[in-house]
Amino acid sequence: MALLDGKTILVTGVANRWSIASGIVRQLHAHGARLILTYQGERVEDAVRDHAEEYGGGPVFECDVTNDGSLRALSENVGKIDGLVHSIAFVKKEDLSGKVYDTSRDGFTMAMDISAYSLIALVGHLKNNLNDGASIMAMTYLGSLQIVPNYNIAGIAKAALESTVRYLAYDLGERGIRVNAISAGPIKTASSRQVAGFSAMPAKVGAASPLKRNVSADDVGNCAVYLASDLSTQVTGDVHFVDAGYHVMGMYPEAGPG
Ligand code: 0WD
Repeated sequence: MALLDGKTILVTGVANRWSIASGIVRQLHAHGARLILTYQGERVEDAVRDHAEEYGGGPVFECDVTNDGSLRALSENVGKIDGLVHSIAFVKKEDLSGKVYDTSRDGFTMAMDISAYSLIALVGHLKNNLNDGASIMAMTYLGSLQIVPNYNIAGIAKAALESTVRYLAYDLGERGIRVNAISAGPIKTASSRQVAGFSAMPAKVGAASPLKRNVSADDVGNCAVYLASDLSTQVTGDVHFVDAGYHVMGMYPEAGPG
């Protein structure tokens, strides 16, 4: 019997096959989950439908987290779920370089809305769809805790997201529903490439991390399998790092970040 047999998991945030959510879909499917996928808009609908087709043929729904009507329609149509993967973020490109103090009110609000409030909105709308004992997970990044130049308000939004994970873990704990975050190392995707200087980051992690390698979307997917499974029923409110151990380094050898 596969680890995720009998579990239905809703995965947001597939934009294309390089998305972290794509690696998560691959691994959840490989371990027996039934998948429901969502797409943000027409721009990514075909890619998401292709994923659904390739990984089990499950249903696909539109879901724009900035639109309460879209979230309401999702909750009315999706049925019961045992897991929810939040793999969504957006920050204006102009806010992913330069000085944090130059961030506009509008840019900050948009980043916080789509990258952090979206988890609250999703869970609020889907709370009656989630079975007791379900598992919720959100994707975060080290820039929430430490300074990663140019990550800027994306990091501030991730700090809010991680705090949201803890508060939701408390809210939902009485139903045995777990809420965790996965903090992934840098992976080249459409979103991450918007961060100024991103292209040098994976190699720095590869050089400076204890495991001396980069992380892939499928590595994140493997962690998602554990969090979605009954192996992690006593794990909640946590941030789990999938970054080849990079975050534990306090000083780097000569080849390290510079
Ligand atoms: O290095 C990286 N790539 C890391 C990413 C390291 C650590 C964490 N993460 C996080 C991101 O911050 C994000 O939360 O992982 C999550 C997924 O990001 P990704 O896989 O790197 O990027 P991408 O493939 O672009 O997926 C993000 C998706 C959007 O993609 P596009 O490219 O279309 O903007 O977030 C979704 C959308 O599919 N998204 C939305 N979904 C629903 N409603 C919305 C929205 N309003 N806005 C963006």
